[in-house]
Amino acid sequence: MDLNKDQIMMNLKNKIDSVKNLEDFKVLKSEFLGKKGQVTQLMKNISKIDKEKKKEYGQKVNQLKSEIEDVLNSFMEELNEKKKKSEELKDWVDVTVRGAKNSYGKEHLINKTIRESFEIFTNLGFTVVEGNEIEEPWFNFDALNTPEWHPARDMQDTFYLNLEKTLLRTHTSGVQIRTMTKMNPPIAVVSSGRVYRKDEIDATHSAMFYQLEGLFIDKKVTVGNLRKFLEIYTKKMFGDSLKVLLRPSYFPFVEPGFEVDVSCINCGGKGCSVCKNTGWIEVLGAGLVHPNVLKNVGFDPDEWQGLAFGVGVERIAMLKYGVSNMREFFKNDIRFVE
Ligand code: FA5
Repeated sequence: MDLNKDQIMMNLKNKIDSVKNLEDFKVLKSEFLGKKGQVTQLMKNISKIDKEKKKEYGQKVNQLKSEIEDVLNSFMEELNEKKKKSEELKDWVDVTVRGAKNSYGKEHLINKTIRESFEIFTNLGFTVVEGNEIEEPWFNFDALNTPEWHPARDMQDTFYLNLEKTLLRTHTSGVQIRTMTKMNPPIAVVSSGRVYRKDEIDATHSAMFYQLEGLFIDKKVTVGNLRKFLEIYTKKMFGDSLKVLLRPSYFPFVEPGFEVDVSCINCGGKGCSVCKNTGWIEVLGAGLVHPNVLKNVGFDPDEWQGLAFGVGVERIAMLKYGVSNMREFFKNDIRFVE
């Protein structure tokens, strides 16, 4: 019986070169050592060997078997080592690479303007209160001396929800009512947030914008007090050279009422495109709280008076930071915020 050990070993080594993974290895191992493998076949052939050569033949096959096992085992070790290395490489982290740069957020100009305004008023003794962005008509209109038939209501009557039981508030003045129904006078509060209107959109008008409301209730409150508060506020915001103009105007919830202009920051009051050549820019509405409003919340107008104002936050931010179109505030362009 032919047992060409060298040829078998050579054959094994040639085949090993093309083994790439564990699957290939298993196939190769069974080809040599498996039940139908070459070594098993040689063992089975022992029956055909002459009696006196059986022992020698058996020893040769066993030796071949153990040499094949040695080659396969050491190859298996190599294979495992390679696998381990490639796994290690997958998780390898280059600790010398420079870290990713952290980018920091910026405070939006609207938030900054509100924060700065709150700082000015809290230093004057005002407290910051929260309002309702979704408001009931009574707080937004009726209690503010603006009943359903009132023409002033038409101008803002919009964005109703919930079968007209609620609406997106059209101004922050509802906070006045919410505050007066919760607190007893004297009162000094400010509040800010979004308001919604059906206004035509242009450089200084948006359907959603921010207001900042102020309410001050005490004994013997006058227009002089109102003027002083607004002067302090606008001068702290824009500097001492700024002039403040109170123009008589009408709001149902104040008497007397004013629209308040500041001298144009852009041209110093000479007239330019920003102020539409008037020299003035309207920034807020204000007045002394109407006696009917005080009565609606159960305050005696003979004992208590009040002043209130509603600032357009975007208008203040535009003037302070030189923004020519208020749409910039809502475009969400990070370059603008930065
Ligand atoms: C009011 O909303 C009153 N509630 C203000 C008030 C409060 C008066 C307390 C009296 C007492 P008015 O509609 O004028 O008023 O708005 C106030 C300010 O909001 C305006 O001066 C302006 O700066 C700003 N504003 C008004 N409409 C818009 C708009 N569509 N887009 C951006 N800003 C606006």
